Amino acid sequence: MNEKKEYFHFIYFVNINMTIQTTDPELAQALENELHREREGLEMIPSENFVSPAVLEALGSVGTNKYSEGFPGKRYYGGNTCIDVIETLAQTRAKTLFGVSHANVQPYSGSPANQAVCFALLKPGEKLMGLNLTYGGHLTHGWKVNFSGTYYESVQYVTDPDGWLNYDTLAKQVLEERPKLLFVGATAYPRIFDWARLSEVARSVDAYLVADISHIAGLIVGGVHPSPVGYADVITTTTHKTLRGPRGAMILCNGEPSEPMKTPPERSRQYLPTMIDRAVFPGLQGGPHNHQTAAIAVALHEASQPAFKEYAVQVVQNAKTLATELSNRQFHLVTGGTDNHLLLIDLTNKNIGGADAEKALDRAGITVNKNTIPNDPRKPYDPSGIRLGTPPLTTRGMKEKEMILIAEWINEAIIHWSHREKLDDIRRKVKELTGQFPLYPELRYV
Ligand code: DSN
Repeated sequence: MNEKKEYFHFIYFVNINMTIQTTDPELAQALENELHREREGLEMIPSENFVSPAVLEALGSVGTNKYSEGFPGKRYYGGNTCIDVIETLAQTRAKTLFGVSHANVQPYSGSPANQAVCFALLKPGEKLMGLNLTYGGHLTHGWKVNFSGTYYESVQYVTDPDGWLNYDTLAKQVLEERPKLLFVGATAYPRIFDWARLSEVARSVDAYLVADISHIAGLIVGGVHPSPVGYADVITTTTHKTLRGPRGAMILCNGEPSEPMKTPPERSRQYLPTMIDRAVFPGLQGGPHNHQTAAIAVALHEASQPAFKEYAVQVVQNAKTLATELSNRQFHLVTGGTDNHLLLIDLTNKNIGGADAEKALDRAGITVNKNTIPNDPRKPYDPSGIRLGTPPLTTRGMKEKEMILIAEWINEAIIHWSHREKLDDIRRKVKELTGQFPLYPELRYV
């Protein structure tokens, strides 16, 4: 296997029967176009990744045909012996990989997972705290128009103006506000979380600490970000970001083995597994998406291989290289750099807003997203920053050498953002580079 392909560690062949092409050519063409877009461009949205063909295969599997409300061994439908094996495999792999006693692998995605945690731990109107969305938090951590800011009393905390989380300020605010639940996790925070300190902060008011590790789950598994296990009461994560699985989510915790068919004797840390399971089903969801569960199981197996650790290390090295190269070109990085997979760039010295930067880079074949920066004077739909990350490019096998090239193309695209020919010229170079890092070369829809 050549060096560029080593991060995949799987066989590229995908057995597609070309059925969609025959039955629905219009849809087949749209899928083919998306395949080419992913193949020929530089995908730099830090919450995205490329799954393995094995994960794709599981997603397109017969698991999607089956109803299986309930949990392994306790279903409301017959015919679930095989699905029980699939879900148990996913649960066992999740527990082993993260070192917890309980894993619920049924949440349809990250927002439903966080909703289930709130439903399990809080009564309507009780207080939660989360990092403000415009400072890198998430909608489900208490944003005012989200369920989490509507059904609960939400207090938001922010980072310092330089983008760093200030643990002393947070500790003080938590003592004043006395929330019942403290969400920690982010979508645009380029630094490491100090879980031990955060646990102290939450414990000071006996709040549940909920670590939403969606962005960093793969880095934790790969050993390049500390794990919240042993500090957080509950951990939520999506499975499709650095973990490189299908879209989906998991909720992890410790406690007495779950008895999902019974109301727990009390709502306390001891009974978290049952409280979480019951919140997911029958509290919020119906039948689990078994094809998705199968794909999660495959991804967790892949993440347990030694090559995944190398992948995680390279993700961070690539992000650090990109940070150095962009800083050398007078890009201002929020917090001054990165310790993880993402960079948040403040464009205020570049005479361009985040929306125009996103558009210009898109034309140049580089996909990023506009993003607010701490204390952003502009609006979220046209903020002052862009957010970019290295997980998908690292999956393709790109390393420091490619990051240096890409930093220069980003620089040129931002300088020449209104010059279409210049952007098209960069796009040609991008296509040439990505051609050297094949993505699903056997796959086609038309
Ligand atoms: N939409 C995700 C992200 O891009 O970070 C968070 O849910």
